[in-house]
Amino acid sequence: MNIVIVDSSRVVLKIVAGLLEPRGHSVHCFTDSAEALTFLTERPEIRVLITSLQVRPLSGLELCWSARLLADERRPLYVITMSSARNERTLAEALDSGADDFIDKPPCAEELHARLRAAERLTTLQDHLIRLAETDPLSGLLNRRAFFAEANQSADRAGNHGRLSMILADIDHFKRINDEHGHDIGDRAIQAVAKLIAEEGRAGRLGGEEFALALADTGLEAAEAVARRLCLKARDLRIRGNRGPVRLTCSFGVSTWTEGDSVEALVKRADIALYEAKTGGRDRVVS
Ligand code: GH3
Ligand code: MG
Ligand code: MG
Ligand code: MG
Repeated sequence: MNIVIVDSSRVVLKIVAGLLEPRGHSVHCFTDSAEALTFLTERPEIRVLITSLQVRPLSGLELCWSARLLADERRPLYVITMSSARNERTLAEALDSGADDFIDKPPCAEELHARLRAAERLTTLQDHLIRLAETDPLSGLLNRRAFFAEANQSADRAGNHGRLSMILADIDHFKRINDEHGHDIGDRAIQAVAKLIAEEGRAGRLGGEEFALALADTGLEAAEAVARRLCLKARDLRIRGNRGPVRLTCSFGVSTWTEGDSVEALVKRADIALYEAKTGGRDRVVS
C-alpha cells in the first residue's frame, strides 16, 4: 500500500518506515504536517495516513480532519493516529476528528501489520464500491453522476484562465437499430461507440445512446477536431449483427469554457449544438 507517515521526529519516522518498507509498502515520510496534507491532496493513490498527534503546523487532529474531508471526496483513505500518551480522552478525540484507528508510539510491529491488513481490507472494498457507483455497467464509461462530478473538478482547475471543452455525442436513428436488429445488437452498438469515445479522454454515458467527453486544457478548435475524428470513426464501425455487419452514424455538439461558466451551462450549449447537428441532417459536428 501507499502510506504517508507524519511525525516531528525523524527517528520515529525511520523506525515506522523500517517496519513497513520490508513488507513491500511504499512509504512517504513528513515532519511537516502541512506538507503532508498537500502531498495527500495531490496523490490519490495514498491509501493510509499514519500521523502522530503532536505535529506542526497543523496539529495531528487538524490533519485527521482535513484527511477525512479528502476521504469524503470519493476516495478511500484510512487514517491512523499515533501517540505515546494513550488515554481515553486522546483516543476519543482522535476518533472524533476522523481517525479510523489509533496505535501506540512507537508501534509494536505485529499490531501495526495487523491494523494495516484491516486498512487494506476496508480501502479495497471502498475502491470497489466507488468504482461500481461511478461506472455505467453496459459501456464501462463514467455514469452521469460521476461524469458531472469529474467535470466539475476539471472546471475548478480550469478556473477562469484554463481551457475545457465539452463534446456531446448521440447515435443517429438508434431506435431503428434496436427495431431492426434487436436490443442486444443495440447494446453492442452502444459499447462500440463508447469505446471510440473513451480513446479520446474521460468520457461518460449520460443516457441511453448519449455520451459526453470532457477535454481538459482543450480549446474549441482542438475539440472540434476530436469530434470530427470521432464522427469519421463512427461511420467506419461495423457492429456484429445476426444478418451481417450493422453500420451507424453519430451526431456531435461541441462547446467550450468561457469565463464564469458552469459545467451545466457548458453541457447545455453542447446539447443545443447537438440538436442543431440532428436537425441539420445528422452524422455531423456542430459547435
Ligand atoms: P436521433 O437520431 O434523433 O437521436 O434518433 P434516435 O432514434 O437515436 O433517438 P431516441 O433518443 O428517440 O431513441 C433512443 C433509443 O435508445 C430509445 C431507447 O429505447 C433506446 N435505448 C435507451 N437505452 C438503451 C440501452 O441501454 N440499450 C439499447 N439497446 N437501447 C437503449
Ligand atoms: Mg433522442
Ligand atoms: Mg439518438
Ligand atoms: Mg438520444
